[in-house]
This record gives sequence, C-alpha cells and structure tokens, in this order.
Amino acid sequence: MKKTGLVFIVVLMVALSCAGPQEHPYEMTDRLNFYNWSYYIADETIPGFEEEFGVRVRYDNFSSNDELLAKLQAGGSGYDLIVPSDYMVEIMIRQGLLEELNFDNIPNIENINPRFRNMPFDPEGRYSVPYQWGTGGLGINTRYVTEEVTSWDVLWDERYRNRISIIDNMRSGLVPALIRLGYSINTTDPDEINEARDLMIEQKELVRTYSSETYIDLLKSGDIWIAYGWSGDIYQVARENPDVIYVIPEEGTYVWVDNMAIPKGARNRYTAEKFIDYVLRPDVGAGISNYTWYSTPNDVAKPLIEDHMLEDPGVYPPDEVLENAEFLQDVGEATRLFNRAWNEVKSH
Ligand code: N2P
Repeated sequence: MKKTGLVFIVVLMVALSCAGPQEHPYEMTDRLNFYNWSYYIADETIPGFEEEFGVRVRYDNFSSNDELLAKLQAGGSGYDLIVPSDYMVEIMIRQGLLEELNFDNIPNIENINPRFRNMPFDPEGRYSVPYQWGTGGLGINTRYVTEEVTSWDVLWDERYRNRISIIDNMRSGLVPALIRLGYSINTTDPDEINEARDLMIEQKELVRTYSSETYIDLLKSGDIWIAYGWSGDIYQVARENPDVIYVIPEEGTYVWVDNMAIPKGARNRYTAEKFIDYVLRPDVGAGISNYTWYSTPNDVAKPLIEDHMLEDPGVYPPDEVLENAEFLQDVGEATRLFNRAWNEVKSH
C-alpha cells in the first residue's frame, strides 16, 4: 500500500515536471503565431527569422486596435506576438491580457531610443517594446485636388464628394472632428464627443468608404482623392503613384507608437521574445522602416534608414509638429461614449 502511494507520488511529480515547460515555455519552439497590422512589415523580415531560427511563422493581419482587442478577449486566439498601439497597451495591461516580457531574451532593447522607453502607457516598460511610430494625416491625390491642402477642413469640402476615405475605428475616426473643434482627442466630456460625432455625421455624405486598410488601393488607383490615414500607408501609395502626397494638417494631428507584446498564456513566449530581439537588430528594424515608410524608434537602425526618408518632415516630423500632436490615451469609462458615437456615425 505504502509502496503504491509512493509510486503514485513519483508518477505525479514526473507528470507535473513534464507539464512545466508548457506553462513556462522558455525554450525555442518551431512555431510562432504573429498578428500584426496590415502593410506593416518588410518582405524579408519573416523569411529571415524563419531561416535563421528554423521557425515557421504564421502571419495574420488586423486593421484596428479594437479588432485586436476583440480577438484577445475572445480567448484562444493562439497568437504569440501582437502589435497594439500605445493606448491599447494600457488597456490590455489593465485587463490582464499581456505577459510580462523577459528582457534577458531581448538584449537589443538597448537599441531603442530612451524617449520611447517607459512611456506612460507602460511606465516600467515591462510589457511592450516599440515597433514603429507615425502620425495620422491626409493622403492627397494632387492630380485631382489641385489646391494646396493644409487643413482638416478639406474633409468637409463638397467638391470632394464620394472621393474621401476615413479611418474606421472609434478613437482615430473621431480625431479630425475633435481637432477641428479644438478639443483634446482624449476628451471624456460627453458633449464634446457628441459634437465630434455630429461633425463626422455632417461629413458622412462625402465619404466613399470608412477603411483602415483598403483605402490604400483606392488611393493608389485614383478612386479616392483624399484619404484620412496613416503616414507610412500613404507613403507606400506615393511610392507607386507619384501624384499622391502626405500632409499633416496645420491644426495638428495625433502621433502613435505601436508596440510588440505577448498575449497572456501564449504558447511560444521564448520564440516571440527572440523575434522581438531580432526586430530590434539595426538591419532588421531599418529594413522594416525602409519598406513601410513608418518611423523607427531604434537609434541604431536610424543610420540605415534611407536619407530621403530621414529628411522628409512627413516621416520624421520636426519637434514643433510633434509638440502639437497628442497621443491617444486610454479614456477608461469614456471608451463607451466613443464606441457609441462612432457606431452612430457609421449607422447614420
Ligand atoms: C499600418 C498601420 C499601422 C498604424 N498599416 C496604426 N497605428
């Protein structure tokens, strides 16, 4: 009897120690499930990692922070690596959706510009590593829009009926209206949010599509003449259609930084940390920025960025433009108000 009990305990201990690595998978695995924004990586980034580390990467795309959050909240996404924006990192930390990172596996964190470390959304920098940053602004097709555009007002200009696209999500979507009204993009005042909603509803009859992804092709083809979108996306269009330019409106805009993070319970954590470290290498980081036209937070990668990008104030805006640009922040309870306002714009 006694002996059977002992055997049972030994078997149990062996079983538990086998289960260990699954709960704390701090070893290289042969899989990585990576969920990133669309149009946000260089062609060679993933194949380079796969070849060097013998890992197969499943790569899927999303086009808004809300889509990413919904996927994580639903559970069982299977993703090991995600790229939430600043304010969404804050929300995910608060909801317990992220793993703490083991920086022993990410020594290249040293390459990140100190300005981008320990930002307010992750004050101790325990959960996130900056990936790329950029601004919101206007993509203008100068073949059809021949006047000089300097203001968000153009989104309300009747002459461009059916030639306008707007970013499709509750926080970014309301930005042009909030800025035009002179309010903070992080307002929690219901009246201000509703005023912004009304302004976007007023503008709606001019809108061809609400999109954070397909607008790229529509701007390229000339179907859309004015796109409210993100800097790198619009520069990627301009690379193929030289009539297109990127404009940061003079009233100001918003700036963001997207960050690599690991979802709670991810199976391939160590592999994800190795991938993060790989992205932080100067050549890999610069490869991504040179391809996407987004801005790098990596000081060591910066010398490898193409000169014309470094010199372009749309890609690396001067300090006075950045000082006049807010980051989106987690607005807590007021998220509900933004959600409702945006649904009302969309369903109007
Ligand atoms: C890439 C968009 C990333 C910018 N298409 C949004 N934070």
